[in-house]
Amino acid sequence: MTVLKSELPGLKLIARGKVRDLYEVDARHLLFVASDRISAFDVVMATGIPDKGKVLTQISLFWFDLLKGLCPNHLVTADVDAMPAAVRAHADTLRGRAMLVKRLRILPVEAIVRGYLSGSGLKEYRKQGTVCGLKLPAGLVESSRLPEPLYTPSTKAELGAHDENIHPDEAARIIGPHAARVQELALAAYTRARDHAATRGIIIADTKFEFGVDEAGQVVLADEVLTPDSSRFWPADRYQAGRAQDSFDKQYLRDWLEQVKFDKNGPGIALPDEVVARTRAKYLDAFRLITGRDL
Ligand code: PZK
Repeated sequence: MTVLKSELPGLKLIARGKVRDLYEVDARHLLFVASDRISAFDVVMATGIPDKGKVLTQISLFWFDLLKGLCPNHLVTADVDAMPAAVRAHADTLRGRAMLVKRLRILPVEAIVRGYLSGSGLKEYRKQGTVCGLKLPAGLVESSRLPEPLYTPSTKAELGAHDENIHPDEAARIIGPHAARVQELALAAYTRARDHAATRGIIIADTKFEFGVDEAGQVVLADEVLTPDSSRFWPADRYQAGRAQDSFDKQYLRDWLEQVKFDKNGPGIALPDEVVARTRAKYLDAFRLITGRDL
């Protein structure tokens, strides 16, 4: 069953993102649902990728477990049968793609970590030799590995707008007393995940974390983590500095969209079966490589 848009009567929808949906369960818990929607060039396509939401959820669960000694996270359970009755009522829709999570006070900064130079980081480096105002060595090129992982926070823009890179000092002003802990946890989590992925032939070029604060005042990792939607995954065997890298998951879709002259300012379009199947296969490959398991 492809889940393009979750509809869960009995639960209150509190946010719908481009590809994930968030519901209120009770005062202290939320239900995080990964749909099968896919976006490319910032546009959500009209056709979903079967099992994509399950794959992304299972990847997040893998990382939450790998990182749990390093960094507390918001996961309560992903076992639908252990969730409250109002959630269990939708077990068939939700199995494999939903996480019951602790409600946190989400901090209003994206905690991005970059190990390689790409995207908005590359743009700023070319103009000013910096990323988020942090000076980098001269001579770096597109996709260069950075001397060390860099904490490069950004503001959360309203839906439709683009996030803006900010200096860690500016992030600290926005975040307040928890800022140093956010930076420390983001760098530690990225570094551990990068090292794991490297043993599986995947480069995690960068990733975006969201953190929140719980009732006890602890900084907690939230959202989905280290998925192909929140990160740049590159196949290591074809890595070459000095050029753009193919995306592990979306390259086939992007190439097809370019080929049909997809209007990046228009609505999402329907995808042919072959594009759906090849893209689905890439998500499954990423899952198998990272986790060593089968979905
Ligand atoms: C929370 N988002 C982003 C996610 C969307 C939007 N544990 C939490 N506690 C409180 N709030 C959030 C979380 C988490 N995770 C996350 N917004 C609020 C988001 C999914 C779908 F539309």
